[in-house]
Amino acid sequence: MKKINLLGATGSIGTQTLDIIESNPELFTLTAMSAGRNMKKVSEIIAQFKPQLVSVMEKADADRLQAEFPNVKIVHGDEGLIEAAVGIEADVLLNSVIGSVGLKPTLAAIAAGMTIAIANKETLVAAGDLVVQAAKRHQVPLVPVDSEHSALFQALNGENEKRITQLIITASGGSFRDLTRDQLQHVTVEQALAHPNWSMGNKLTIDSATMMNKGLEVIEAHHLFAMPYDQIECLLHKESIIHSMVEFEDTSVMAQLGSPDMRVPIQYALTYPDRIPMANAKRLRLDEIGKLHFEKMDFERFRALSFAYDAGREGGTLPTAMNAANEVAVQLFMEGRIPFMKIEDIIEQMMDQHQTISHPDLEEILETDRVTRKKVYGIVK
Ligand code: MN3
Repeated sequence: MKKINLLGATGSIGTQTLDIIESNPELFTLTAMSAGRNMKKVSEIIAQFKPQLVSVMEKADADRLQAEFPNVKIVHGDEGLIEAAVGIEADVLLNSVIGSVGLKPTLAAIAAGMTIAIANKETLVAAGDLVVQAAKRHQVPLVPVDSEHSALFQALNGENEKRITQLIITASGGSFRDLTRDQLQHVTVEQALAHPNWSMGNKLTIDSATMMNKGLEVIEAHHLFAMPYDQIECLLHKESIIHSMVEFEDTSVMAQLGSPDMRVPIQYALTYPDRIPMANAKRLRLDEIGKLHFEKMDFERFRALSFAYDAGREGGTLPTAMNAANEVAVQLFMEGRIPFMKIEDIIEQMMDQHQTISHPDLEEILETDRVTRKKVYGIVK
């Protein structure tokens, strides 16, 4: 029986993780969890899965929950998030919070020797070197949950990593893939949130529309697979059937395919290196799909992707600043306070202004994150 502490339990990945736990009660149990503000859903999850510890964002919500569930330990805030990660002994931390707020709990779980199933890409972007070094030091596996990285991880199974020539990350293109930059000027939040292939949380869907999501994933891949940026390619593939590929020195390419269903990579992260049947899954029928399409990635059209390569190549605190700028800009766009195209401008401006620290410690990373967020709010006022 694998004990799972789940951060971000009411989000898209969190909900699908709970599906997998529910379908396999003899294999998995939920020991602790965190959530934000969706208290109705939190109550339902506690009643059904009976975790021992629950963390929520606000103290008032925590007090109400404690009255409702006197036998569950209820905590809140940033400290509560860390408790949800490590306060109850477990085998796996599945971290699916959105944003760099996931960094501290991840580091705490690594120090506690837990396997990390990582869906929280911003943590690897903001502090990839620190997280990977800590995982090595504590001999803790970092297992990817993101579909592209799970595909790469699966394609690398049993391979000699020295023989890799390229990681090829596929991109669906997001909700605006067929629009020109001119047409992007007046797009709305509702249009941005309508992703053609994947049903995901709002932040991730906006990141897909700007292509920053793919940029974050390039940096994530760099850290997870110790691969130089020159050997990480992105390929536009609108059907999202090939989830990513690895090319080797003999020109062989290994790909992982499947219907777009996030439960597959989530479950694989929990059962690795084994596999188990997937409840209610749609099997891949290539004869029904017929054709798959591929296009070269246009860096002029998707500027955010080139920002991410630039930030990744420079390293240090620049990816931290880029990520913080993006997180706030996406929030401001969703609140209707800036137009879509302003997201890129804000990221570019914050990267230009940032003085990179080459080998930052945790405090310097957290400070970069704080200062950049503050600056973005400053320019929008
Ligand atoms: Mn992805």
